[in-house]
Amino acid sequence: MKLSLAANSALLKPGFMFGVATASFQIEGAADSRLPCIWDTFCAEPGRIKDGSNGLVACDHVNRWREDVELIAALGVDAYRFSIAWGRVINIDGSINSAGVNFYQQLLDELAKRNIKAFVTLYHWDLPQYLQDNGGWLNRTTAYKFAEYADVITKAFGNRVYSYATLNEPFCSAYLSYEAGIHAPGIQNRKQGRQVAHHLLLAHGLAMQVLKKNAPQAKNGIVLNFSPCHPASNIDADIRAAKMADEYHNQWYIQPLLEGCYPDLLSQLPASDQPDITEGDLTIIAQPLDFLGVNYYTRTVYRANDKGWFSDVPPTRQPLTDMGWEIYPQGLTEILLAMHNRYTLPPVYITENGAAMPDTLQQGQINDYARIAYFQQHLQATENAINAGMRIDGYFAWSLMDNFEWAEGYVKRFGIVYVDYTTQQRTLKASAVALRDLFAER
Ligand code: IFM
Repeated sequence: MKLSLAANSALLKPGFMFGVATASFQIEGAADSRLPCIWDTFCAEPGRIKDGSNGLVACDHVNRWREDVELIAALGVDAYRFSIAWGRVINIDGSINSAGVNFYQQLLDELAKRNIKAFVTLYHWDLPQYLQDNGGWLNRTTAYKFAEYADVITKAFGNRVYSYATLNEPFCSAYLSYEAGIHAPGIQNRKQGRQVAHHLLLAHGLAMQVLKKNAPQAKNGIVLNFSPCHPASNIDADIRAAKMADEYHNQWYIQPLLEGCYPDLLSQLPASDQPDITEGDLTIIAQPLDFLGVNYYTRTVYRANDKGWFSDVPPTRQPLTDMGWEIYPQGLTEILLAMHNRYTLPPVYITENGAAMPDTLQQGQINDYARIAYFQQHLQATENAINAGMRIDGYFAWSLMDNFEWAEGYVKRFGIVYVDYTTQQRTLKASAVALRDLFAER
C-alpha cells in the first residue's frame, strides 16, 4: 500500500520538510547516566502506568543511537525532531554533565553529516526530580532554571541545531499532569494546573530570549497540541461548553504567546481559581516566534455538565485508533484554519501527527495499512490548509519508532518502525516504507 500526493502537491514542492519525531524519556533508556526525573518517580508508583513499565531501558536509544540515525537517514527525511533530557545534561549543582552533552553533540554531528536538520525540543516532560522536590512547575523559580538550562545547552550546541522548540505541549504538562492527574507528577488540582500552565509559558518566554541571543541562526519557537472542540449536540449549553473547552484547552496556550493575554474565560473564573500572574509576565511570554509547532491527533466532543463547566464525551464514531481516539483528519484542516483566521501566525510546522495501531509482527512484516491510511488522510488535510492560504513548512510523523507511551506504557505503538522490546530489534513497518517511497518521489 502506497502513499500518494498529487504531482503538483504543495507538500512535494522544494522547501517543504518531512521528518520523524521522538522524545527523550520515550526512547532513550540509560537512566543510570542521567538524573532521575518526574516520570521515573511516577512510573515507580503502583497503578500509574497501565503495563507497570518505566523508562529505564525504553528503546535503549542512548546505546543504539548510531543504528537509529542510520534508520532515520534510510527513510530519506529532511529533518529529525527529538528532545533533550534536562537531567542528562545539567547536574544538580547547575554544572554541565559533559558525557550527556557529548551524547547529544555526537548525535547532532551525525545528523549534520547526513544532511538531516535537527529540530531540538528542550522540554518534553522529563523534569528533573530534584526540581520537582522544590515545587516543580508550581514554583516560579523553575521557569528561571529552565532559562539557565537553555543558556547552557545552546552554548554547548553552537550552530548544530536548525530549530529549537522550548516546550512540547505545555497543555499536557499542566492539565494532564496537575489537573487530570494522569501524567507525572499525578496531581489533581485545578488551580495548580493553571499555575503550572502560567509558569510553563513564562519559562517559554524567558528561554526564547536566551535562544534569540545564543542561537539567532536557529528557528526558535514552541510546540502546542490542538484538538478541535465540538459540541455533543446542538443545544445551546453544549455549544457553550465546547466553546469553553476550546478556550481552556487550545486558546489558553496560544493566545498569551501571540497576543500577550489569556482568553476572557480566565477573568470569569473565581479569583481563588485563577493563577498568580506577576506584572510583566505576559510581555515576557509574548516573544516573537520564528515558528509554531502544531501537534494533532484527533478532535474532542464536549457536553455541558452540572457544574457550569464541560465534560468530554467518549467517541461514538468509528474508526478509532488503538488509543481509542477518533480518526478525524478534517479536524486538522479545521483547527489550522481556525488559528490562521484568528491570529497572525508565524510559519507552522506539523510537529507531530500519527496513530497507535494494534501492530503485530508476522513473518517479519508489520502491515500497518490503517496507519498508512491515517497518514494519507492527514497529509491531505495539511495540504488543504495550505491550499486555503496557510503557510505550513513541514510535517513530522509521530513517531520514528514504537516507544514508551506515557501512562499507557509500551502497549500502544505509534512507531513507523516496530521495536521488539526483548531484543531491541527495529523492523520497518509498511508505513515506514510508504513514507520513505513518498519522500523519494521529490
Ligand atoms: O507520545 C506522545 C508525545 O510524547 C506527545 N504528543 C502525543 C504523543 C502521542 O500520545
